[in-house]
Amino acid sequence: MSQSTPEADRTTTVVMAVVEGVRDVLRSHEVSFDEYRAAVRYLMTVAEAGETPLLLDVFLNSTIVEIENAQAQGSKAAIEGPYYREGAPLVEERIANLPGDEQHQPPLLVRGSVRDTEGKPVADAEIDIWHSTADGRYGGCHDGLPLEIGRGRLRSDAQGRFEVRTLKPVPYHIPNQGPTGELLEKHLGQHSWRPAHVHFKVRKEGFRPLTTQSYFEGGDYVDSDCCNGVAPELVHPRRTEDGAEILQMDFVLASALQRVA
Ligand code: MBD
Ligand code: FE
Repeated sequence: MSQSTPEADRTTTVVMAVVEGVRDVLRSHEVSFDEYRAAVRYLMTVAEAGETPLLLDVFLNSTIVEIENAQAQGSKAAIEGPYYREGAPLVEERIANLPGDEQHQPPLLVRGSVRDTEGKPVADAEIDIWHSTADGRYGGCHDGLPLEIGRGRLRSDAQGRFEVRTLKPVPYHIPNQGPTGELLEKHLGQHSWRPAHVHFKVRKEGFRPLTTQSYFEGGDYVDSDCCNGVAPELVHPRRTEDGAEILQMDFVLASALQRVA
């Protein structure tokens, strides 16, 4: 018997709405049994390749972000993507990168602040940062690459500030040998690139967790991200200081209780 808890009701409502939405598409496009079978086979290959999170994030994560951004004040959220991992090491100064990557990627100084919606500094916030290697892999996700490559956790100081050195990421080619890339490139006629990006997750008790990304102004694919994840607020102007490029990230965290009316 199904239980009538708010969660169970919500699950029923959303799942049945998804099913009805898909049924409408099948009817209006008169999808055949062979086409339906091909779709079932396709989804099996996605699961076998371990690409279920990738496929869903490519098409749907940006919509969840739209919903979240409409609900909360504070900095704009962005898609998380499939490669966030808990437990990155705390770093004081420098994020570990692959030896040799300095030859392909210039240094990047990431610095900024965490504040509340009144402008008061938020001390001791946890800032997770992650980005890919020069050849487009994420630490802890691909080919046994150690977790700490391109990843670290920082804490904001008493004034809400933080700073860390790393290497500037390059545009990212999502795995295109598998079924997700095949769908994008072969069947939908799109490319499967993301602009160079740095991911952030900022957390502090009492505040709504913020997951976001930054992109670099004028970079390749900023205008054609295959994951539809770019918004103007997330694109940062290029600034250099003493030869290093600076990425200035000033986060505003919404209270955990706050909702836009
Ligand atoms: C990524 O690195 C990413 O950030 C997203 C959203 C999807 C696939 C790969
Ligand atoms: Fe990414």
